[in-house]
Amino acid sequence: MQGSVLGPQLLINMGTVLKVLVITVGVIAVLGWIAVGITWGVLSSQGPEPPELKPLDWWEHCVLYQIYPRSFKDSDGDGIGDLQGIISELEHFPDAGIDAIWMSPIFESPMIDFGYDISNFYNIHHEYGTMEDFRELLQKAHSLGIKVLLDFVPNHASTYSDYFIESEGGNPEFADYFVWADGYPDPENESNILPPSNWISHFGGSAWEWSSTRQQFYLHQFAVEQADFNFRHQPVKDEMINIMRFWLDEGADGFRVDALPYMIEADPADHDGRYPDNPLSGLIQFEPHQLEYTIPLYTKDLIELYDVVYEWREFTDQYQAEHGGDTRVLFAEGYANISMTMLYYGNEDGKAGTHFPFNFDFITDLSSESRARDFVYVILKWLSYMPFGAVPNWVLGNHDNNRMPTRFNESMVDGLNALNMLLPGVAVTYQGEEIGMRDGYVSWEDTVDVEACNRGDEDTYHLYNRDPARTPFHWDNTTSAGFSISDDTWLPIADDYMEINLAKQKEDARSHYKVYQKLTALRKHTTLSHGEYDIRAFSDSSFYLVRSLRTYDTLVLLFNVAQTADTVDLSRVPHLTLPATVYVASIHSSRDAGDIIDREELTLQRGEALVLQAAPI
Ligand SMILES: *[C@@H]1O[C@H](CO)[C@@H](O)[C@H](O)[C@H]1NC(C)=O
Ligand SMILES: *[C@@H]1O[C@H](CO)[C@@H](O)[C@H](O)[C@H]1NC(C)=O
Ligand SMILES: *[C@@H]1O[C@H](CO)[C@@H](O)[C@H](O)[C@H]1NC(C)=O
Ligand SMILES: *[C@@H]1O[C@H](CO)[C@@H](O)[C@H](O)[C@H]1NC(C)=O
Ligand SMILES: [Ca+2]
Ligand SMILES: [Ca+2]
Repeated sequence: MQGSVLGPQLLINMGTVLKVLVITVGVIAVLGWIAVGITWGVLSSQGPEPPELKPLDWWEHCVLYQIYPRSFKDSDGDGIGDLQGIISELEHFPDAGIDAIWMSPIFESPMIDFGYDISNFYNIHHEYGTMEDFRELLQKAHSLGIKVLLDFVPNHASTYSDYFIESEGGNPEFADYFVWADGYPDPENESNILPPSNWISHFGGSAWEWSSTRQQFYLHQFAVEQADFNFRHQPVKDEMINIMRFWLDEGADGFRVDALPYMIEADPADHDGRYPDNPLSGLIQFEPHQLEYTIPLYTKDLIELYDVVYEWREFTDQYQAEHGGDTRVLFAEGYANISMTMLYYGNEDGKAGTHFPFNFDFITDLSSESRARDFVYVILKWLSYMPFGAVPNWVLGNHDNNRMPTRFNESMVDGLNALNMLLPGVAVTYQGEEIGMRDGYVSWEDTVDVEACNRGDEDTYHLYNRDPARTPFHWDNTTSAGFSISDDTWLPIADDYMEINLAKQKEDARSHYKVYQKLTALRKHTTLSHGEYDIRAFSDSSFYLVRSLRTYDTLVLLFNVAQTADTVDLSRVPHLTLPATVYVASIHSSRDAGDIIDREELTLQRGEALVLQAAPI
């Protein structure tokens, strides 16, 4: 329940206190009772000493913001976001209190999967700009103190990439770059050939595609146009390092790494020369072409993939050692169970992995149905499983999932942002969360997401559609929400943009954005960067999160996640001494910054969140 993010530092400081006491005793012996009086007076007027604080690396307590470049800002009116658009809005990040950005892929791509199908890992996609634009973006971001991370997509390359074209064509240098396999004769039809295994693609249908050019199947765990690299082939691993080195040489501060659980598949050498079939899930509501029909035993979370990840960490550490500068970071995307997720931090043998794997538990384990106890349980799950000394992180949304206010409830936007900002470690914000943007409506005709188009039809596409979370950012109430001068944008603008946009929220007396700014400013407080945490449910509806640190103000989040009012007893909150001051309140709260809370009984309205500031412990 209670945790410390600086245990060893506090112990060192206790040592200092002991030394002070020993010296004090010596003084007593020499000067007698008069001296006792003086020493006591001095010690008590000084109060407890502040703890020694471990200096934090730049990323360890940062606010990290995900940009979806296609939807952030369009500079040239073609309806598609681009690098010059991002450059023109870079001031937004210091204004919002954001320290680092990561951009979904900006590399050359036929855009089957909107950039996650890369055809040239060493160049910028033409719709987004040029290498010169990228350099300008980096230089301006750095001059504003903003770190820039790129999206590194190692699992697969576009079938339009030279790697694939050469491999398919049989060029010996690239022949083994992808996972190629012969099929099996079909006993029922001699002109047909069956795929090597029953593996199913993420976007539906067999994960094996026949190449008539090469007369073999290739593996694609995602779209047909995204061929899986062969990570059992050393030149592929070398090439991944080359790609990372290229962008680090350009000045990137690190990478978000895509789709890691799918990097390596079972080796036929371990299975009598065959690719083994995945076991059937037994879920009869799914058909054989649907992902859930099988259990991905041989295609996901294979232990060998972690060794590749650990090598990448060795590489980035080595790169920094050779080139100096700040830490180059690796943040991992891996939807996996808790034990497989934690291995991305590193293993028990002391191998370091990524700086952290993204924590998707707010997306996968919580929703508008969740109760306060579920929130506490899910938060403590991550903190309990995390290796000693590791840095936690919190993610409320991303480009693959419905937006935060839609998955939860609009009444919860400020409370969720407050939770993100007050928990220990890194806070991750997906584009639009700072203004509480909801999912946009995208009709079947307007849908462009490959997952929705492949897995769904006019009646079911909405179950898979990732487009509603990708509609353009709402800058203001002008044409296309200020995203583009064109009213013809790649995805429609969500129709609530007159009501929810950044310009309005900057003007309004109370707004999600103003709450967000106050929260990011509060993160500079030492209690949040270095303090301990304590989190517990008051009831099914409300919970508290306390951050405390000797000699520094105690900070407390009270959050009612239910849709009904709830009365709580503040005497149950450890380290909270009343009166306390409201530092910030959710926008529909009856309380305001500066209000004094001096009674133990307090009623929180539905979704209400309060951040209290109280005297040090
Ligand atoms: C046999 O397989 C070929 C190639 O896949 C296909 O075109 C043909 O329709 C199949 N014939 C029957 C009878 O299913
Ligand atoms: C997580 O998945 C791995 C591999 O799929 C499995 O061996 C392990 O038992 C699972 N752990 C938990 C906690 O579910
Ligand atoms: C949020 O809660 C209110 C009140 O219960 C409800 O009317 C509304 O539909 C909810 N919104 C979402 C997105 O769940
Ligand atoms: C549009 O936004 C501007 C600036 O935020 C505001 O002054 C104006 O009233 C808004 N217009 C409408 C129709 O809401
Ligand atoms: Ca553009
Ligand atoms: Ca793979």
